[in-house]
Amino acid sequence: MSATAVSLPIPRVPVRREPLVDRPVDGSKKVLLAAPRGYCAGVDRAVVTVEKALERYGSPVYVRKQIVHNIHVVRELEDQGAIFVDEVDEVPEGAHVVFSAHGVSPAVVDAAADRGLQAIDATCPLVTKVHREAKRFARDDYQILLVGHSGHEEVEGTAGEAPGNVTIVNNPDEADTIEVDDPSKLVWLSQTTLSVDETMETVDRLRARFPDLQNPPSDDICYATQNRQVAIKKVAAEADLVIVVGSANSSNSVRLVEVALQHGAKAAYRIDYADEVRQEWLDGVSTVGITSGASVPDVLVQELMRELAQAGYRDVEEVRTAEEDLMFSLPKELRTGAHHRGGRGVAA
Ligand code: 0CN
Ligand code: SF4
Repeated sequence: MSATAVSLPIPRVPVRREPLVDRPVDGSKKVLLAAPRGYCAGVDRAVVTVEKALERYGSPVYVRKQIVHNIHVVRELEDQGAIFVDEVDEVPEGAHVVFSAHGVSPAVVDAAADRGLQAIDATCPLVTKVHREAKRFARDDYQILLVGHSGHEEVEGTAGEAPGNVTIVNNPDEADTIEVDDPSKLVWLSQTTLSVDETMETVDRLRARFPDLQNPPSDDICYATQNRQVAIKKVAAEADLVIVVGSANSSNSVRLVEVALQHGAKAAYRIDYADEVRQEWLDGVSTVGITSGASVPDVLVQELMRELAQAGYRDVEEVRTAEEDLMFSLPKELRTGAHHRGGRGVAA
């Protein structure tokens, strides 16, 4: 194999060897299961894109970066024949390469074309929307304050659309110190998977300094990120402990831990797998809140619930704050005769 697999950024947390024990607590034990949780439309599309590409073109199919930020999803696709690489120069000339859900800069698209690669773009359409906004405001000579985390693949891709016009604002404190060229020609855009509340604080602090700062034409933080935060806020208010299933490099998953702690959870932890739950987390806990990030397959939540049931948390109540039915069509290369898993049709 000529390509190097991406070294997964998350070392596996040592697993607990002993089963969880059902210890008595004050009151009854129950689980509050946040809804919506788990897969969003963009993640479903990206994962199905790799699966369909493997079916259609055979193994291996190369994928630039993790298709979505979930270690379990990546391992499963590797088992099916996907090879994850860091950059397109690791892909053999002429081979198929899938771009991840988080998007790529034009420089990456060009590098793939120069190498004669057959690129399939699994960028979430809601990330592509932010790219289009960045291009449009750059064309109109705006300075773009991109609220997001430096080094995150999505931010690198969006900033790469207009490198001369974009200034990244990582957090509310940076809003107090960034420099701008012309305060009358400023717009803010954002990464899709941030905390809504922290982003609003950043924007408030930017606007205090730059009153003419324009808003994005529509929300950049996507529906899935927003909905999962609203649901976990409601759960956290009633939970002694919140467990978020999601990987350490998944921005939206990590935000769910922060949001839970800010909204009443007495403790909150992120896990990749159910066997990372520690017995001591459950000491004195009667209500456990559960959610999962947008890149997390529901099977991992089911495993967590089985594990918690062993510890006496068998009474499960779903707390739903929104319905979701959005679906995206597959990239055009894979569209003919394509259907999403579960037999659902393909939306336009
Ligand atoms: O976990 P993800 O793959 O990505 P981030 O939350 O780190 O952005 O979830 C899908 C989101 C996208 C794009
Ligand atoms: Fe798209 Fe939002 Fe899902 Fe990211 S989290 S893939 S932006 S729908």
